[in-house]
Amino acid sequence: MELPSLQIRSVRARAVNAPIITPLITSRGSVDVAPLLLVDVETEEGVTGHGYAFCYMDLAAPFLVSVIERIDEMVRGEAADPRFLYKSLRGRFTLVGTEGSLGMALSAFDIACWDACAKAAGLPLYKLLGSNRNTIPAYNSKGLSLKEPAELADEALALLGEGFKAVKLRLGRRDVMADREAAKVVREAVPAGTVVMVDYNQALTPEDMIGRLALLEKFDPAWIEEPVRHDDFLGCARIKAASRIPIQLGENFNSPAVMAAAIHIEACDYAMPDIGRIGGVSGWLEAARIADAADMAMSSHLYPEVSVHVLAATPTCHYLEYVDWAEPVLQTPITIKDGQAIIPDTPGLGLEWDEEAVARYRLD
Ligand code: SMN
Ligand code: MG
Repeated sequence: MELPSLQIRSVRARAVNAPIITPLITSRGSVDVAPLLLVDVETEEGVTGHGYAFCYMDLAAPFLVSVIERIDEMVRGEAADPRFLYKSLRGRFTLVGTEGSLGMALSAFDIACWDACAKAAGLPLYKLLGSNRNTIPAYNSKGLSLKEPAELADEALALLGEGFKAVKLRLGRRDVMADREAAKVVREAVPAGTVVMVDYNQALTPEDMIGRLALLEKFDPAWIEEPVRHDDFLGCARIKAASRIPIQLGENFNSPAVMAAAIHIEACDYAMPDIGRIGGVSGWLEAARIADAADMAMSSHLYPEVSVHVLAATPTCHYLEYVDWAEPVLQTPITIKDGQAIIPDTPGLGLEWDEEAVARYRLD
């Protein structure tokens, strides 16, 4: 792939705490505000690329800003070629490790470099990556938290009412019967044919999950996500062997190599890397090749504005996870119609900051 030649003038980062309208309550904690790292890569050619990372907790944001400041010192004056910078920067942080927050800063920088390249080429990123799709199937992941099962029926219908045909339900209560009730309430509330995914957020042991499979099958979930500790691939493989429902993993894959290991161990049926953990667009493209070779359906985790472009270039593209967490600081939100996310046709990612909102929600 030909990339336009650009030279990096500076890399800047800011942190914001974007408000979330519907807090997400999972078995492993709640998200009621979105701490985001916003990255700008300025080039000598006058093009500026944007990327972001979801920091999970605001305490991580200042650290990510400081990583970007160090990256700025390392790459000023270099060619903004993300394919080269992805490998070389990961190499320079090998001793401390690129898992977790540090890797998220590297990913946000990589995303911003790809945005700059696509803008300079005058193409939306998905076209630069060789895709000619216009839409990606999407599910609404904004709610259906761990709350009173009775509250979930109206919420499921409201989430579908935003233009979706699929929603994700959080499970993982200690009380199996309350979990069963939540799955039943949602399945009975939604129209026939609605796709319902379930996410345990690492709540169970493999034995617990295997014991719950028969109850869950009745409600026909499209996948079971992260049933156990995210790195217990052997435990997941035992669940997968016992389950008729596909097992979904990926939001905690810290590199394409980790994803390849999960597939090798047969820990999952589906993969859903998070573009902020897997290594930005560059890491995603490597993961997409691995999924393709394994003939494994691949979905995204968070970052819908960026993921919609890379999923278009993913041969085994499955589902886009939709949340609106970055929307408060964006000029243009992503559009959903008839269960599909529309890929924006503006050059780059279509990720422009609403500077007034950025100033209002600024953390640093
Ligand atoms: C999730 C995402 C982000 C923070 C907490 C939980 C969840 C998902 O696992 O897949 O949406
Ligand atoms: Mg999840």
